[in-house]
Amino acid sequence: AGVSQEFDLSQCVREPIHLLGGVQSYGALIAARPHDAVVDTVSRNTDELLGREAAELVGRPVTELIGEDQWALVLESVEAAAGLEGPAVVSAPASGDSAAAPASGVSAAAPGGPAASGVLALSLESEDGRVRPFDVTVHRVAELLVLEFEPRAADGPFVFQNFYPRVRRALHRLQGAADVTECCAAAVREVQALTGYDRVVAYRFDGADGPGQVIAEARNEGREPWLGLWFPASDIPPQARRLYARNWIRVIGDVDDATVGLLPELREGTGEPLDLSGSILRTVSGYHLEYLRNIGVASSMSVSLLHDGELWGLIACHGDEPKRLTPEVRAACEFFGIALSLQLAAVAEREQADELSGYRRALATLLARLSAQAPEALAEPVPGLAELLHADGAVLLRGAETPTPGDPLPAGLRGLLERLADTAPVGEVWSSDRVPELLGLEPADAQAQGVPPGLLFLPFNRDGDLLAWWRHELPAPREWAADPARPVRTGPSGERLTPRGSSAVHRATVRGRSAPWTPAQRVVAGELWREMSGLLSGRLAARNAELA
Ligand code: BLA
Repeated sequence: AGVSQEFDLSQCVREPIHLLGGVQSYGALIAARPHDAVVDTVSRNTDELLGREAAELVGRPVTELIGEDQWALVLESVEAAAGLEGPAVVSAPASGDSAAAPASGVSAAAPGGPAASGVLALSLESEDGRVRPFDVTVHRVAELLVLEFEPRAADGPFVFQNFYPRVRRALHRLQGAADVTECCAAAVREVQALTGYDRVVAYRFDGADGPGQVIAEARNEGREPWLGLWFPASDIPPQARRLYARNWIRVIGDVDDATVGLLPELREGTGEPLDLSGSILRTVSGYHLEYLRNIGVASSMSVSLLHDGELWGLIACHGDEPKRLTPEVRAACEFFGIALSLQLAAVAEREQADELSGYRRALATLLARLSAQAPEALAEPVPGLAELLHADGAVLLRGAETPTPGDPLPAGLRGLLERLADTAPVGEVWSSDRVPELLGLEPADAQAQGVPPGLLFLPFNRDGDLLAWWRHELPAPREWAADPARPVRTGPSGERLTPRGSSAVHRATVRGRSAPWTPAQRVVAGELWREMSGLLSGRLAARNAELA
């Protein structure tokens, strides 16, 4: 029997997933120059889908295929979308509507997509005179306009009025949610209802390139529960996360789809394949397709969740069968991602405001006590300082003075603080809940050396006067969907085995971290610092006057 081996994960990180030079076969792609309509690059399935050989299209004006009038619509839609921050959605006209009314785009909180895009309803006439309708998604990349053609489904034109009430109801449910978990729970239910995927989860990252946890789930019967499970960081490599911070949505229609290549494979100017960062048909990394096949999934879709422009998590959907979404349903999902992102930000803000007002009351009490103290007393332990931030210890360190015997500063922190205080900006909060990791220390060694994992400090000056708080380790038990230390294994025949889920659950405890410092705690530390700076300089002046 073959023995499983380690798989070199750096391969994943290096894969340029926006330059794979292919599209999913259900659609066709044409990239043309906006000024003269000349086609630069096409997908090799235009013959099948659009009735024209790929080689016949390249170097010729795209108007030969779609006509001058429809090309004018394309240019117009791009102009209408220009200047908008993120991908704009231009509604396809219902049949009979002659004017494609460009709907307003979304700018707030939208990831700055590679270029604004829109969807148009165009039609192509084949040689036998048959007219075939397409949904055409348009976006700009570098100096090109990229047109992505999807045959319009047989269910007829989209009617906004039929669709809107559902989205509105769904939004309403989001707004009623009290906290992040409830909000996500409502969102996954609504996305499942909207799309019909067999499993829909909300997945939240722990750190920008970290692992993540399923915090809400809607699934069909027969699928094992994933709620609460953690997934290894390498399941979604950094370059994919960067792409997802720029685009709201990605659809993988069929994990067994044979990718359709581009013509030319490499572009003349760049020597690279066409950049498909903003493409909806973009072909998918073979690693990820294998991942999906390994968890028994035939299709997937995910929507980005952003907070302050950073990827916070994803709504991830899986289908048992191949599945692609119409541009309208995609737009609705995108809209949902935006709405949920805004709602999550609002909930976080509200929670932070509540937390902050509690801390401010405690701060006022502490300050009242301080200003009543004798001038010399500022070097003494400040009562209530640690409690203010729910820390295990705190100190007002006077750099010039030798530590008093009662100084509670953990031994391992002094050197670190001295080093950090040399470079950390005066008056700015520095904090970490994983100091051992920063120092390259194993959690056990850190403990032996007296380095607590939680540290928050602010320097008053460059003389080593500073305020510092620290926290002990808080071991965090986690249930993993796969062993995070061995997320991938190579099987006996070279295949990569990446089982995930309840059957592969791996229990482990995260060590070397403290409870995280919250934004409100950082804010209140800064406020205390400002007050204390005033007190300190006043007292120094008083002492100097005494000495004189
Ligand atoms: C992409 N990996 C993804 C995506 C998800 C996950 C959601 C986005 C694409 C999609 O919607 O399918 C992972 N899916 C998950 C997780 C859950 C889920 C964690 O439902 C949990 C609930 N992946 C690997 C390894 C590699 C890898 C070892 O496990 C590399 C060798 C790569 N994952 C990988 C790549 C992408 C990806 C390259 C980008 C795919 C693309 O957009 O082209």
